[in-house]
Amino acid sequence: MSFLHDEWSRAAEKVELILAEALPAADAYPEVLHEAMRYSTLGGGKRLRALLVMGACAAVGGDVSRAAGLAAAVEMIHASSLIHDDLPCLDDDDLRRGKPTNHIVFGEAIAVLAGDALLTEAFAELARMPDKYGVSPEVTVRIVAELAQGAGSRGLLGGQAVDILSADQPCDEETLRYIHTHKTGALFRAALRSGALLGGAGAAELEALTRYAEWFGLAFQITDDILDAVGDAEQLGKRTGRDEYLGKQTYPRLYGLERSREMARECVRHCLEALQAFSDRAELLRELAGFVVQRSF
Ligand code: GRG
Repeated sequence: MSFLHDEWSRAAEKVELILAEALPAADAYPEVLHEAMRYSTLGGGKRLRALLVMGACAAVGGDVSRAAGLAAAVEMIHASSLIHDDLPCLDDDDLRRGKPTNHIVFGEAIAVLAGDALLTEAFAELARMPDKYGVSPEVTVRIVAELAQGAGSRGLLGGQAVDILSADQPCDEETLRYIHTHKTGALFRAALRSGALLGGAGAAELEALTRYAEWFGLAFQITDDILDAVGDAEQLGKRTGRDEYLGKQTYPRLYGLERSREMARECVRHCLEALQAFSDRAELLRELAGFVVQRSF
């Protein structure tokens, strides 16, 4: 995790270990399903959502080591959505994180099932938080509700549905905003809010981190659109030019590249404003806000 300080690189590596342990073993029957789940979850990705969980927990003075299971669960939900996103009936991509997509390796049927199984396993990992990490049952239930809403039809799944329905339609600002705040923003929001809840956030802190999350999600997605249009496929580990090919609604399509870049930087300023009342315990969140628009991968 070369874009981060050592402390946080180590935290991201710890998430990898927790994921490796939490996921069913590759040799457990039915092996192919478990291999497919592990293939798309382990050994890749920026782990941004896990870092946001830990960053929010740290920002409110919580014990970050107790957030490891939550961080792993959020990454499982994310991996589940990536597998489904790449399917032939959705974006039909053959490359992700620098390697062939799940359905290319395991076939379409197993990829669908691996995505479903990862989503389910994420909630099993959340249910283990009281025993494994001493998170109270009350906080666990609130976190389950946050993530279920973030992933469901009023969150990521809803955003994806509108994304598909609006392909090849004339661009319109309201629809674009809906797609981005839901398809991508909802899981960032749920990650930050649940990390904050686990860390014991008060109402004002939760509200400030929710604002940060919303601006962060937008900054991320505008940058993602820009990278799809002009980024380097090798560095990104996936094909570029897909949005244009699929007729997707994007910021560069609606506003042009320069204005989109400016908008992403404005989002980062809003992120930093939302953190104004926080001490240097929010340093990871400040760093991530800067990274998200400067990244090339
Ligand atoms: C099964 C929960 C579930 C959802 C299925 C397909 C679908 C519904 C939703 C698609 C959501 C999606 C993939 C949105 C795009 C978000 C995006 C740009 C992901 C890439 O995130 P990065 O750059 O990826 O953080 P890494 O590889 O670094 O983890």
